[in-house]
Order: sequence, then structure tokens, then C-alpha cells
Amino acid sequence: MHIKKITIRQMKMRMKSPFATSFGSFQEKEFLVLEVTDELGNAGYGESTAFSAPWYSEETLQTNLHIIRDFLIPLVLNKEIKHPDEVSQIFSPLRKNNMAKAAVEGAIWDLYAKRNKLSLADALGGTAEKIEVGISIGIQKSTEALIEVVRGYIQEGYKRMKVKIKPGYDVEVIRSLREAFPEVPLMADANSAYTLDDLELLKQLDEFDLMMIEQPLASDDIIDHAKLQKELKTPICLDESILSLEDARKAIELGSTKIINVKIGRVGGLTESKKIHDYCMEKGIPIWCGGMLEAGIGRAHNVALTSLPNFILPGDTASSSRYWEEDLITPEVVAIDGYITVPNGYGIGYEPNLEVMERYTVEHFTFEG
Ligand code: OSB
Ligand code: MG
Repeated sequence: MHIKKITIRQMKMRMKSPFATSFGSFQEKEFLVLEVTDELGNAGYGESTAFSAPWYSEETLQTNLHIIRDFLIPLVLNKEIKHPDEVSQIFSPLRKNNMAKAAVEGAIWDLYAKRNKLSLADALGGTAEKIEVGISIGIQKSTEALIEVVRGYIQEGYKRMKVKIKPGYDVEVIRSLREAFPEVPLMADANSAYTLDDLELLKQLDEFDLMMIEQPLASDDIIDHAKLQKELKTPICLDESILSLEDARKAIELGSTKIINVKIGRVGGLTESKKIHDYCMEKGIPIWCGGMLEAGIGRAHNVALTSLPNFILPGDTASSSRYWEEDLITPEVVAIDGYITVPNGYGIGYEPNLEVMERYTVEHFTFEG
């Protein structure tokens, strides 16, 4: 396929309520949507998962805009690409900037699937017809408020509850939740808020039968996580620390992680996600698909990826309505009783709603060969 035209849309959408983590709280979501067009007029879509500030990783909307415009687009525009697996190879001389790379690569995967009349899930080798999803719950004003929020999501049927923790909002909060819901599949995500100095505190979480604790220690660490895992019964799941298949291999070999949260943006795209998937499947490491508060295009990519067989644990991709009054795709993503049906239309299988998209677009940038 010949890449004829690429459009970047800078988007701004307000979430229904603020999302709070150990690194901060926000409600305005700014992100990029990419549209890549081939010589036949097919269009593929990708979403950058970088936030407006470098809270979660060093990438931001502005660094993504810079890297995509000045480095990535020139490498693919007017080029002939046979298969999207080539894209990560083409981008490999450029270090990191994984979310920027994933946004472009994701649009090319969607384009490839549409051109070949395949669903993105089929193009990736996915097999599941529906996927199990859980929900990620930000830090709440009080434990009572959190219990009520969790109760609501259990009633909606979500398959597991993930709650954010931070120092001062951890053991007692989890204890109260466990008392209120003795059976619910429960896990905690610390987003790197602790160090090994907190070992005694983290060990106390072992009594609550958590499915896992996500990224308790530094965002670039795998050494201390290995030390911590030796002291904990609760499995550690790495998120921020895993940027590639090589990172996954090293963390698994060291014993730093027993489960991996795969985020397409964080690892640099769908091809790398698939490699991590295949490696973990071979090693018996369960994985699940994380979320970055995506709008519809990004959610659609997560749904397609999650249809691969080693996505054993429920992911973080909930209904569009979890964050958005209206989403950018038709139909919206809907979880019913904790399941999302993997669409079988071509490409991502959801139609971008250009009228809605236009309303939330702050700026467009178009590149034509
Ligand atoms: O650590 O998984 C995370 C949101 C923003 C940044 C980091 C994370 C999260 C979530 C929410 O947990 C996942 C979602 O609902 O998209
Ligand atoms: Mg996380």
C-alpha cells in the first residue's frame, strides 16, 4: 500500500469526572488522532496515548506532535508498505518516543486491515469473539465514596476492580473494600508511588487476596521489583517499566513481574504488543491490556489486541460512557455484563464519527506527498 496522505488532529475532550492517581488528577484530555490514507482512498486511524504533561512517562502531546511531524511522517509518507510489521522496523533508528510511533503504526494497521477486508482483530491473529473487561478507579475523596463507586461498577458487571493507591491511601482503604466486598476480584495500582523503604507496608497488602499489585516501585525499575516480589505473596504486575519485548524478557527472567499490563502506546505499537504477547504466552505469563483514558479510536485498538489468546486477565478498556458524554466512534464501545464484543467490521470495526471528531478538534495538520 502506498501512503498518500497523513492528517494529525489535535483533540481536546472533557471527561465526565476527574481521574486521580498517585501522580495527579485531571479532567481535560488532550490527545492526537491520526488519519493515514492510501492511494485507493482507504483511511486508517490511530490515537496517541501521550498526556498533555509528562506525568505517566516522559512523552507529551507536544513531544508526540514534534516527533510525528518532523521524524515519523517523513519515514512513511509516499512510501510503499506491504505489511504494518514493517513500520516498527522503519522507525527503529529513532530511540523511544513509543507513543508517537504507536499512533502512526496503529493507523497503518487499521489501514492495512481495511484494505485487505479484515477486522483488525483478525489481522493481528486474534481469536476471541468477546473480551472480559474490568475497570480502573481513581483515588476518591473518602473510603465511603470509593465503596459506593465500586458497588456501582460491580452492579454493571465489570469483571475486576482496580483501585489506585498512594501513600496514606492504601492498606486501610483496601481493608475496607475487602470487608465490603469479600469475593470481588480486586487489585491495586500504585503508579510507582512506593520504594523498598515501604516493604513492611506493602507486605500488609498480602492479607487481602489481591489479584496483583501494579507498578508499586519506580517507573524505570526492574531490580527492586524483583527484590520486592521475593517478599510478597501478591503477584507484581509491571506497567510503566515495560517498554519493549526486551524489557519484558528481562523483567520475567529476573522475577520482577508475574503478570504484564500491555499498553500499545507504551510499548511502541501493535507489532511490539504482539511480540510481548507471544513471548509471555510461551513463558506462561498472563497478560492484560491496560488503558490510557483513550477515546474511541484508542479503545477500538485495545479491543482488537485483547482478542489475542494470552490476554487472559480482564483489561482496563471499559465502555466509552465510562469517560465520555459522546465518543468519536459509531457505535460506541459498550461493555455488557463485563464483556465487550469484538467487532467484525473491517479495520478497527467502529466508524470514526467525523462530525463529532470535528467538534473536539483544536487543530489539524495535513501532510500530502
Ligand atoms: O496506570 O494504568 C495506569 C490511567 C492513566 C494513566 C495510567 C493508568 C491509568 C489507568 C486508567 O489506570 C485506565 C483506563 O481506564 O483507561
Ligand atoms: Mg498502571
